Order: sequence, then C-alpha cells, then structure tokens
Amino acid sequence: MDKLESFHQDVLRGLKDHPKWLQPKYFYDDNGAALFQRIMEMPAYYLTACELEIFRDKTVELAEVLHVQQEPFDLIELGAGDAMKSSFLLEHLLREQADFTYMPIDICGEVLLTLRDRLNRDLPNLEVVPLHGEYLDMLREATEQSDRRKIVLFLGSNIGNMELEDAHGFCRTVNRRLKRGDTMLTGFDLQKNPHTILEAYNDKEGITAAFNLNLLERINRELDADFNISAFQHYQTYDPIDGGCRSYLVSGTAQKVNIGGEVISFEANEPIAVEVSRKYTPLEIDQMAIETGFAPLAQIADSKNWFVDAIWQV
Ligand code: AVI
Repeated sequence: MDKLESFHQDVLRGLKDHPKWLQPKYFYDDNGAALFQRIMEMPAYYLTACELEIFRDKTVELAEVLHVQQEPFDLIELGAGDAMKSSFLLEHLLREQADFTYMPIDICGEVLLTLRDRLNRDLPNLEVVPLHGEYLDMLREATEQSDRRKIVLFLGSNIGNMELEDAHGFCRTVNRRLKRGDTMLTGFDLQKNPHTILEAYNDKEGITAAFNLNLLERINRELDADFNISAFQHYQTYDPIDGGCRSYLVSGTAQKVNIGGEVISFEANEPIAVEVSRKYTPLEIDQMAIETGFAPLAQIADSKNWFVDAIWQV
C-alpha cells in the first residue's frame, strides 16, 4: 500500500470510530513541519529550551553515563530532524576522539539530506550514515549493518506522543533490537505546574491551533475532502493526575464531510482526539525502563527540573 493510501485508510478508520480520532504522525507535512518549528520557538513551549540546555550544559555528564570512551560504537538518533541538541554531544565526542559513527534516522528524506550537508560542512571529521525511513525499521537496519555497540537517542519528548501502553511496546521493541551493554537515551517531559503545561499547548497566538487544524487542511488537500475548517476549534486539556495532555479538534456545527467519496457526519460540538503529549514522573520513567527490559542508569535534568533525559542500559 502506498503512503497516500495508508493515510486515507487511517483517516477513515479514525473518523468512523466513536469517539473520533486521528493520528498525530500525520501533522508533519511541509506546512505542519514549519508550524512545529514555530511552536519550538515559542517561549511558552519550554520543552525544546530545557532539553537544549541539558545537551549544552551537561554534555560531559551525558557522555560519562553513556560510556563513550569504552569501545567503538554507533550513535543512532531516532527522528534526528536538524540535530540541534545532539550536535553538542557530537562536538564533544569528536573533541574526545571517541570512535563512533553517527546514524541519524528520519522519515523525511529532505531533512536528512540537509542534515548530512550541514554536518559535513560543520563537523568534517564526523562519519555520518543517514538512514531514511520508520524508526524501528531503520534501527533494525542499523543493527544489521554492524555489530558495534549501539547508543540510541530518542529526544524531544516524542515518547510522550504515545499512549502509555504503546510507549511500553515501543521500548520493548527497541530493547529486542539491542544487545547487552547497549544504551538508550530518551527525553521525557516531567509533570509540573499544570498551568505551565497547558500554556505550552494553548498559546494565545494560535500557533498550536493552526498546527492541529493543518491536519484537516492536509486531509482536504491530499484526500479530496471538504472539511469546513473554520467551524473547527482547537481544544486542549491537561490532567495533572494521570499526566495526559490531550488535544482535540471540535466541530462547532453539525456537518457532513466528504472524504474521497465517503461521507462522515459530525454532530455539533463533536470532538476528534488528535494528540496526547504525556508528562511523566521520575518514578514512572524508571518503572518503564525496568518493565521493558532495561536497567535505568541516570536521569539528567535541566536547571528547572522540568525535563529529563533518561539513560537506560540493556
Ligand atoms: C513532537 N511532540 C513531542 C510535540 C509535543 O510536545 O507533544 C508535538 C506538539 N504538539 C503540540 N505542540 C507540540
């Protein structure tokens, strides 16, 4: 099945369900990627600055826990993007003359080419092997390419976009692909003042709303649909008990939407669940490590203690 056909089927499956849902992985067409870039630049969206601070100010600590001087290794980054944060680690490793290959994985080929060109220019001594595709497929390819020790980076609180059970399943699969002694470093957003969290996902400028609504625009554009976008509103919640920060698109009016020949009915005020951005406690993070076959080695936090990079070993 080609990409457009799976997008079509996933959209219909979610919108025929009760309650309706759509998968957040479809946010990131060119428009969505540009809007996400603007989200990361918003002061209220603290996650990027916190993790950047960890990689900038605690590089030595990260490198020590990852045992980068021990033996040659492959440093694999799931969803590398522009590798802004990991570049601090890469520069440090080159300075320390660590023996390693950097393997950025990304679903977007264009992003990988830009990253490779930038790294070749800025860090000419770095060996870069870009891998284009889905995280887990490419991780398998990386483990088949060489049997060097692996260090896997999964930054940005991307794990937060999975429901708890799916996050466990994902970590278990990564664990199965790795060997004893390999490590995984994952960025987790921590539970904190609920207002701070809600403001990060509910900015007054409407950038997050535009990011979410772009998903319906994308469906209109690519799947020949006729959503009345202006009738939809972005609605965000945060539950400080379970850590679930959830976004919905709510149809203000009753409407019938034609998606490539299939009609989907909306009642007035009917929501579509579009994304969870789960927030964790330090204890839950260690529990997740243990339950998915890892030993937790360290949690390295930013100065506000809002975000941690957790390092686990197989
Ligand atoms: C990509 N991901 C970690 C972001 C998050 O914080 O959940 C996506 C996002 N959605 C709205 N704002 C940012």
